Amino acid sequence: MPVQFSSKLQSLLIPPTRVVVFTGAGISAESGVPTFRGENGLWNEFRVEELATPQAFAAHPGRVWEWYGWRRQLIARIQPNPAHLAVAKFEKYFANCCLVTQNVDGLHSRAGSERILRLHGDIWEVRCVACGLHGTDLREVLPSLPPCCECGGTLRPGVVWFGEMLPAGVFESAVQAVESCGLFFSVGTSAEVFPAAQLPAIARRHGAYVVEVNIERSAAAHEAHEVLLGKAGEILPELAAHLQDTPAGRSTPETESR
Ligand code: BV8
Ligand code: ZN
Repeated sequence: MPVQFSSKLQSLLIPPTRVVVFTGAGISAESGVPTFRGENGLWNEFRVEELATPQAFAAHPGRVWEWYGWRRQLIARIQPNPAHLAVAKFEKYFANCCLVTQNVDGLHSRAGSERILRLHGDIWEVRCVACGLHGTDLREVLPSLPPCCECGGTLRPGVVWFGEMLPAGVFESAVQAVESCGLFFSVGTSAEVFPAAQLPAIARRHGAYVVEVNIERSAAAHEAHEVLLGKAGEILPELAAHLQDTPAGRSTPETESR
């Protein structure tokens, strides 16, 4: 059944609109990546404190590394889904479209998105605890961590753990984009993890039209002007199909809008 969305939203699906797409684990669910909360969520099976904090890594580096190795193996076998592809189409269509993701799975870039603000890092990256060296493209899944090639220090997954600051400047860039956008999509996030979860409220406060896409109402649903209940892999392609064939960037002056 085609997705019903408002004429207001349809009126915003034209290039001059500045768009932010904010995503969480739910956009990868239809690819087979387990989400964190809700049915079959990772946190139902694993304890955050034991796996996704710097203290956990300091206490049991091997166990934490194995868990990330398990997640990488899982993600390496799957493909971006139609929701990721639709987001990449948005970026190509709107001259001003910024993707802000909490996800670390790398599926947005594999789907063709390029302008990505990764709030919580990248599971395919490693970082040296001692000298901060950033290793990237860890495509193979290592059973255990080699020492840092620069200083022999300990390498860790290049993600942001609970209790850690977000990468310098990334959240600030996200807030800047959100404050100046005209259309804000919040896709597949429970809006339970901060400071990322503040973005829908910031968008609302700064005058953006806020649309939530989720299979259930999130903790930030009250900030949305419109909640589209359903799977991201079904709703986002329908939204992308509504993009008229005006190529990105061509905007008529009188329609120049936020
Ligand atoms: C920090 C990387 C400064 C690792 C992750 C207030 C302000 C600031 C901080 C805090 C604060 N209050 C509390 C804190 C501390 C903490 C926090 O937020 N705790 C929560 C639990 C209360 N925040 C931090 O520690 C952050 N650091 O703020 O630094 C600081 C430092 C110290 C003290 C204070 C401040 C760092 C947080 C980053 C943690 N790292 N990931 C890894 O992945 O292993 S978080 C992890 O959760 C993932 O990144 C994930 O993306 C993210 C958020 O979850 P969601 O993406 O929303 O996923 P979830 O499973 O929850 O929900 C899925 C949704 O999809 C659901 O709504 C579901 O309905 C929907 N869905 C499912 N299927 C579909 C679907 N929707 C559409 N279609 C479908 N098919
Ligand atoms: Zn090092």
